[in-house]
Amino acid sequence: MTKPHLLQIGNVTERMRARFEAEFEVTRLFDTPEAERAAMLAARGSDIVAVATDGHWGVPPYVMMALPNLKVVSSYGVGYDAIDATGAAARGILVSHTPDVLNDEVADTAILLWLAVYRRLVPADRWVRKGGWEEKGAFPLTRSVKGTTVGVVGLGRIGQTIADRVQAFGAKVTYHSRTPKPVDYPYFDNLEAMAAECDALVCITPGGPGTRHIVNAAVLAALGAEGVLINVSRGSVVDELALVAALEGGALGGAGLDVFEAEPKVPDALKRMENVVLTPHVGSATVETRQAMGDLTCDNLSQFLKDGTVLTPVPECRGL
Ligand code: A2R
Repeated sequence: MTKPHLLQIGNVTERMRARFEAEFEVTRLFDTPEAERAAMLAARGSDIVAVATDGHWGVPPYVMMALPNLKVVSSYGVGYDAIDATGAAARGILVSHTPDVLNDEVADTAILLWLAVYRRLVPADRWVRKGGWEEKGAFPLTRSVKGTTVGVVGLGRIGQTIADRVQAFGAKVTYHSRTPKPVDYPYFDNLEAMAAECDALVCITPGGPGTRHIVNAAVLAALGAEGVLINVSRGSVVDELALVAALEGGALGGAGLDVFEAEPKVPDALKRMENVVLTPHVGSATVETRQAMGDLTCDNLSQFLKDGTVLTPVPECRGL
């Protein structure tokens, strides 16, 4: 029996590759040189019923258009702003992602950055390595997170997990999202107003046009000269030029950033700042969590082959 055809966008682990190949005839987009991909898809696109991709590559519009018989897109990662899910749903294409399995890891990354900025972990490490401790003595005192107020921007699955951890450190939680949630934390429908009441903001909304630059110059100014911004969502959520300006001018105290507007490019100005901690989009990047995400990506495709549904559809496709 011939197997259904799957287009793989991006790289996958050996474990995922084995599962794809057990169930599908696999075409890897990146095996074809970029200049020849459109022609390859024109020749083979009508055979393809499934796409496996990730949150970074998504499904480029030229690929979506070249697959007239596409039925399912399984994406590795919770954020799917690189996929036109509304357009896919209109064509009856199911899009799935990998929510929940990464909540703890991304929340840990947020806490890691938050503590690292307050306690100046990276400069302290450098102090030891470069001989500062022996030559100059004790490292300057840092700031405590205990008793501070943290504003969670986007109290969803990951945001709630971050809030639980923040409380364990003796800090208070407030939150901003489009709609209030059934929780006891103070809710702000206005992000700038919340920033004015917070010591730190942690961004964990989805990316995409709805959240582009919601953390702007006014929000950063409201957060203030002692304020700290943590971003583990998408680079597009923060106006990066405004962030650099606020940090350079001393209008903002510090930042912990895992995501950037033009990844993997990071502004040189940020790299020079001692009050900024930078990580290369590693929010969910542990062996354990990436395996769970990979398994769910594959499980969604297996489920689709079984009965035409997926386990974890994106909200836009829940009615299909
Ligand atoms: O839409 P609401 O009221 O339920 O709030 C959601 C919030 N959110 C926003 N908040 C403010 N302004 C917006 N324009 C806006 N759009 C959405 O973000 C909700 O509280 C939260 C998202 O939660 P979940 O859908 O449960 O997402 P999850 O699994 O926590 O992941 C969040 C993002 C991913 O999309 C990736 O970009 C990143 O974390 O890894």
